[in-house]
Amino acid sequence: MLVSEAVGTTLADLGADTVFGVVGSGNFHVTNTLVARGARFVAARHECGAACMADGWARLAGRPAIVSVHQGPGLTNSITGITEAAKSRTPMLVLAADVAAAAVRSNFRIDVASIATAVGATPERLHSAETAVADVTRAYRTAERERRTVVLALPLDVQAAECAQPVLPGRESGQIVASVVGATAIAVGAPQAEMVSALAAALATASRPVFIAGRGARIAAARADLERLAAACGALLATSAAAKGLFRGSPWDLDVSGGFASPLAAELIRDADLVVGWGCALNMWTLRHGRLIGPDATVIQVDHEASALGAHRPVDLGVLGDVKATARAVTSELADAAPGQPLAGYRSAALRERLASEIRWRDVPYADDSDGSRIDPRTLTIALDDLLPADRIVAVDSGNFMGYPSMYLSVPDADGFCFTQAYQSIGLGLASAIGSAIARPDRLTVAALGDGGALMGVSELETVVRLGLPMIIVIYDDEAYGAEVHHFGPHGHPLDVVRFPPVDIAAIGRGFGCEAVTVRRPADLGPVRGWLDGPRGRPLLIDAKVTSAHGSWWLEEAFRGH
Ligand SMILES: Cc1ncc(C[n+]2csc(CCOP(=O)(O)OP(=O)(O)O)c2C)c(N)n1
Ligand SMILES: [Mg+2]
Repeated sequence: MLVSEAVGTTLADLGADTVFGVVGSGNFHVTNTLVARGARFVAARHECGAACMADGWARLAGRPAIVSVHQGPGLTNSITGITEAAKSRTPMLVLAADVAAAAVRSNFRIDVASIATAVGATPERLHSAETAVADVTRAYRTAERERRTVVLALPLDVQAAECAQPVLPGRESGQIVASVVGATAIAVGAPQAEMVSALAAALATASRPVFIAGRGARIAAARADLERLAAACGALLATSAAAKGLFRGSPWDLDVSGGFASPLAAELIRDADLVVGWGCALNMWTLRHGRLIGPDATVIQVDHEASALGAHRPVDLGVLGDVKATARAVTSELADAAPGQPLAGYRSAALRERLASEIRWRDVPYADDSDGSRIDPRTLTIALDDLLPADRIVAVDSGNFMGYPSMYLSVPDADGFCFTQAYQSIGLGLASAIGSAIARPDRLTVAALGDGGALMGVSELETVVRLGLPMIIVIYDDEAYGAEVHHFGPHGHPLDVVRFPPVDIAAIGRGFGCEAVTVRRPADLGPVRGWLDGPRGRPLLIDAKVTSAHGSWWLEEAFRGH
């Protein structure tokens, strides 16, 4: 068997069932082997799109996504998407064809390991025909178990060599019980008893505790355990943007903490006397550069990685432990210490009522600046929130506009929000939305983009159409790099370099095969209802010509921090 076939076979055996990529000669065989072994191949139109689709897919599928790229430019094209995935700790394996070690004059020669390392990914390599199966297994396991984005270089000469048929230990029994590297079962870290006691004591004495759950809590599926503990100590529940939706439906849900927070959420978090971050970095975005933490508040952080504790800001107590296990241990400790009634903490009937009517951004009054030729992005988004089915995924690109879809479109749970902002690149949102839509075909995926990001990633519109994904693509079209306009405009700088003439993005969408509508007033949204009621055979692109007199609230907030 050829090594390229052994690699594809091994990956299929390990569970790789979905592959995103752009195929050239160097990754042709390995990709086709995966397909022959039952994997679905999703052809992207640009390798950055492939990486972002894989990223969006893996965030929802919860297992490593596979990306397959040609040597040289295939890999370099994918680097921005790989960087986002690596910074987000997305489990992802990039099969990166590479020239033979001896091909020192090849056009395609680049230093794959250095590029991977430089962007925070983990470099791996097929070292030889003899080690190929162990190499690919190690790479996959690293992606899966350590939640790393791994770039596996596949040298062409090694791929073309013969090797023995791969046999994974345990396959004979019909199930993979162990691999050639690593253990099958990995123990979940329980927190130290003293730490559990200290956290329980802090919660027992807090008058206004707030939990902020992050990506780690989402990945640990810790909602129920955190809610139980919060109920016992009267804590309010917030999330980082990456975990938005985790507490949806709870009457104590404050939604997102940080720059996106609604005025009431920000007020309540700022007044907390104890903030506990659960699997949450507590970075400057989640805490508004620290300004969301009151001067006398105690800050506690729980994380299963020691390096995360106190990494972004000092904490009074850092608890090393699995989020779920820690929440459970603290709940029983609290029950032992204070049996009977749950503590009131921050919770009261009056606050519950206030939360019900004020916590959402869409309930905050605003002066609508729609003028008939352009629609206020808040008005647009509230109208869409009313129109679109609740069972949705909102995937957001980067830019001034991004607070509107993030905070004015509700999501049903944490799987309903795909937020690829770890690298803060524009142009990734459409492709990550495609990955989300493939992972969750049961939901309507809404890609929310700025005109700048949309035109940067536009080639993947063809992918949406080709795959027949019933997606809605909303473009907040201010005919500018709005974030830059609002950044520099107030200081009187010339803005010609960040402004553009009007583009008929609806016509571009139709050219790709989308249904499309240009929206300047709420009344223009009629075709959206028609599309929702129809067979949704083609994606719907909404080119919303939005007002842009002011920067969005979160952008102004972010500038205040710098
Ligand atoms: C790849 C990349 N290039 C440039 C930037 C700098 N940048 C940040 S926001 C932005 C403007 C985005 O414009 P658009 O998508 O139209 O959204 P808007 O800000 O107008 O709402 C730019 C250029 C970036 N973040 N990423
Ligand atoms: Mg714009």
